[in-house]
Amino acid sequence: MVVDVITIFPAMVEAALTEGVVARARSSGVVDVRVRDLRDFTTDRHRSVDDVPYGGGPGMVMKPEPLFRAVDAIAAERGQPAAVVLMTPQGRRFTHETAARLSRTSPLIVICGRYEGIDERVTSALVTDELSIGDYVLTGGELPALVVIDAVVRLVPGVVGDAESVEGDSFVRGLLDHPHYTRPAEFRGLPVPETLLSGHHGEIEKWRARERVRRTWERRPDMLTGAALTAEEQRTLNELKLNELKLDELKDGD
Ligand code: 4GX
Repeated sequence: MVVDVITIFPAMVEAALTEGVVARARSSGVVDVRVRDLRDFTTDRHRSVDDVPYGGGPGMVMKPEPLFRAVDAIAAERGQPAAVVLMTPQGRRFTHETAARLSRTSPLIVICGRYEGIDERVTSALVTDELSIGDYVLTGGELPALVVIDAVVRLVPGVVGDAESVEGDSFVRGLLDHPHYTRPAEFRGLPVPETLLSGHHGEIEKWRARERVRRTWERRPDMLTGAALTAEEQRTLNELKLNELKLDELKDGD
């Protein structure tokens, strides 16, 4: 998969792509991620990438010319992009489904905005997908772009070794993950749950299924509408619902 990132802070983006799973995927040649300095596509003496907003107001706006030149140059080198992504709080929420789709979309261009935003002609003529990583305002699109690239790259076949560890992802399964433990069996008086030490795989899977449902019920009840549950997971959910009904009856005093 081919990805190009356009940014005014290439060192910041490159640093994060030079560690861990993404770095390994790059050196093994499974993904080809290149970071482009937007200032390399300017033509003026000051290498300007921003200007004052038409209509007035605070802050600066990213100029269209360097972004158009950058996208044109990247397209000439790497082929017509299958998607041009802009990171912005105005975008649709980035989810696992979007990550999965983008992992099958190549070549990909990701634009990191700074300042108050970018000239709308870039958005309307070049950008195919406006994405937001959440409802908070950051100082730029670099961290969001890194979030997207990290989530996308690990879904590219051959990047995460064990296919099971991707298919078992909580947002693939529609449930939160169960708790994890490693040695020692007791740490500062805190034990690992008995069942996990038993070596009884049937019981271990049952315990984990129950924990996934219990956690999702407590922390993310919104996820339980539409989750495809195993028999054990469904049993646990029914039990939790029944408990809630009983509690309600007690509170009502009837
Ligand atoms: N999820 N920001 C982008 C500048 C900007 C504004 C508008 C283009 C259009 C963000 C987020 C985010 C802050 C990145 C403003 N660029 N991006 N930046 N949340 O807050 O993606």
